[in-house]
Amino acid sequence: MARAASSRSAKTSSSRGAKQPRAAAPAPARIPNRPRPPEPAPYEASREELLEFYREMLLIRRFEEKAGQLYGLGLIGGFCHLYIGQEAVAVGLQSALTIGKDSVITGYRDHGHMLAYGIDPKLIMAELTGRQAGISHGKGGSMHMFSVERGFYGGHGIVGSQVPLGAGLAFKHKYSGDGGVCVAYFGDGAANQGQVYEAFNMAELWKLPIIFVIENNQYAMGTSVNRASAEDQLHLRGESFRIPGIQVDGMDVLAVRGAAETAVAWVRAGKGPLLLELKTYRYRGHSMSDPAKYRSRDEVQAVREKSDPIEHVRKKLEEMGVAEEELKNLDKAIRRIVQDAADFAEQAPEPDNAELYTDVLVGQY
Ligand SMILES: Cc1ncc(C[n+]2csc(CCOP(=O)(O)OP(=O)(O)O)c2C)c(N)n1
Ligand SMILES: [Mg+2]
Repeated sequence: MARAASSRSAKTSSSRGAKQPRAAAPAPARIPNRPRPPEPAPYEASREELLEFYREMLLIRRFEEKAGQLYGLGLIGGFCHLYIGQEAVAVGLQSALTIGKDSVITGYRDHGHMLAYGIDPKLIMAELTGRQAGISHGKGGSMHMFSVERGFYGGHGIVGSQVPLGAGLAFKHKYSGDGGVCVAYFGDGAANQGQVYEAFNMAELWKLPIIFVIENNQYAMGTSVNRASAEDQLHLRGESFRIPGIQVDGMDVLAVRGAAETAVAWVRAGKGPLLLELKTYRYRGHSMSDPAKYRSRDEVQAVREKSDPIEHVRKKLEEMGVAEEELKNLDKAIRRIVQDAADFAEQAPEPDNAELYTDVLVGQY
């Protein structure tokens, strides 16, 4: 210790007279950016596949319209956030997943993601109306729905909380070696939360099998993305964590499914997390109690007319030779399913008082 100190002082005294500038220390080598997946191509769907995408998107739309009506009638209490306009996102992405193997987690705008994962509309509607037969036994409501056997982990009311939870699900996939991937959805507003970036950092360090999906519907409650985000190109938000990002047209189910193919293959192969930004739009207010004074009717109407995801596919189906009659019958059948779900929910009993303390904790204490 003493010797080191004296040799340092000797060096200082000899260089003092010469006034030589100190040589700069060599810069540490930068960790190279990791490879990126190829640019996704639009998915080439067969007639049957495209019909199935259409059916699933229409089911979400009609279901949400009915949920809006039931809310207006006072049959749904609390908050209710509709997914109308965003249908192509959940359908395009989740159609590329394996139910039961992969996991999905999202925020409170969750009805569409559940329907896209094949969960019975009756169980979802019964949950919205607070009935015992609901998927969370009527005690979770619109924002808190789960299906553990299908790998659907909610349904979370705290903005952004699903992102670190999703990293946890991805960690479980990796740790157990079950080959699954996690899709964690969050909004443009949630993308400004600190916990999102802590999750990005750990997910990249541990190369977790997770696809972070930003559903950029342009608004966080009444605040537009440009007013709230210094960097509004949200697909770039993972770059400083070396997570590659891809921007996708979220109003085109074939573009979404194409991006999902690329993302799932990349992440499942153990290449680490990926970020997708889906550019989309919500037609309704933030929730059923939103007067939507922050945007004009014309703005909403223009998107409906030019970019509606369901209309887009309907036109493609017609080009493929699907008869208008077949599409009408499909719509009829879907309206029937949704009406049955609403009738089921209205007639189902509310949870018994004895259920007040069940399903709160995993075990009995
Ligand atoms: C931690 C937290 N902060 C604030 C809120 C209130 N809040 C509910 S939704 C929301 C906006 C989120 O917008 P975005 O992430 O874009 O999702 P979108 O509603 O558009 O799907 C806010 C601020 C909340 N629920 N949790
Ligand atoms: Mg938003």
